[in-house]
Amino acid sequence: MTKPPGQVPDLRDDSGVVPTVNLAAEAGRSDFYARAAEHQLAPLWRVLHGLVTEKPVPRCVPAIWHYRDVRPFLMEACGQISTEEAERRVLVFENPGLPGQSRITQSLFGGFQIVLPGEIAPAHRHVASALRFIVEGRNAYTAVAGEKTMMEPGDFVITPSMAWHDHGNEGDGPMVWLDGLDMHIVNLLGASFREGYPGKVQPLDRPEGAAMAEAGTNMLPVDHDFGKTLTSPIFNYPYARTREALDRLARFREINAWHGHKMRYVNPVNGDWAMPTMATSMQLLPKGFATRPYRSTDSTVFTVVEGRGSTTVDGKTMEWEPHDVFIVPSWQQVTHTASEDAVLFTYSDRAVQEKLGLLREEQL
Ligand code: GTQ
Repeated sequence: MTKPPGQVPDLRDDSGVVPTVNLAAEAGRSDFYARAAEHQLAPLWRVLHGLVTEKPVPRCVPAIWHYRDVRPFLMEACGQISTEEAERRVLVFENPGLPGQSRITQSLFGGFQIVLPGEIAPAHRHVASALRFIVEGRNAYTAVAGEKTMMEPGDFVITPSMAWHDHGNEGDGPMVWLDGLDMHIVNLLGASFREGYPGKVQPLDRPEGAAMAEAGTNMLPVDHDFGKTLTSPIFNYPYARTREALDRLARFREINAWHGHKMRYVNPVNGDWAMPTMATSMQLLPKGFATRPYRSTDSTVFTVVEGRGSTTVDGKTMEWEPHDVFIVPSWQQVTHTASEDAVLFTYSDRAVQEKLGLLREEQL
């Protein structure tokens, strides 16, 4: 925004916006401001344009974490603290624009969790929903609401709000996954609760595969009440099926110029996103494909499942390879280029923005 004449930057708020008030007159108002402040009152006109911005002013910045840099710290964390002591042994991705706030974007949390062979992350539950996107390892499970699922690289696994969950590694190598949580949205609204389970693990009262049998084949049992929950009853969307869907799509369907072949994870009960707050998708960018510029109001977390390429956000280019995590902030123009067949998983707060009628996007 251009600075109107006769004003000085001491009124500039942290978004860089200058209010319209007349500077010469401001000096004469200082006594009024001081007396108002004693009554917890503040003048809107000094901050209005920073509060109600002309366009999104994302606090998060484009950023990338390369797995080759992060993995050694995860391994080192295992020597520093046990899962037992940590409850969840997670290294949090701190967006450089939001340091010290455990935010990967303005609204979302992201971190890599590591569970070693034989370890158990004890059962607890909370209002915040979690997604897990498996990065490395095999033969580890998560148990959610009485049912266990084994996790493999590329699987998208859901922990719904207030569902008991514990994780365990029964394999012989470390298990690493990306955690995405919506606790910042829950906390913004003052709606957070959390409780520990009385035992280390919850009892399993459903056989493995029950959720998939009930909801994972485009059919639903006629006599099952899925209740009021907004979260998909499928809590593991296995990569083998996702990858096959993308492949089949790519064989006959014209590629989307802005997204490549991109599919969203859906809740089969209501057709909406798989989770009520976090929108999740997977996209295939064939080797040599370059997307046209796109922007949307949902700051988005990407992780690379397969392939190599680069992403340019408002002129800044990030080169990526498998298991890297990177951020595209709200309303910044993005293009992707794949130098090999590439598969990218994403999550964002789009599911919230759509429900509130806030989402905007532009295909350029
Ligand atoms: O696995 O339950 O990264 O509660 C942060 C909070 C993981 C979990 C996180 C959590 C969890």
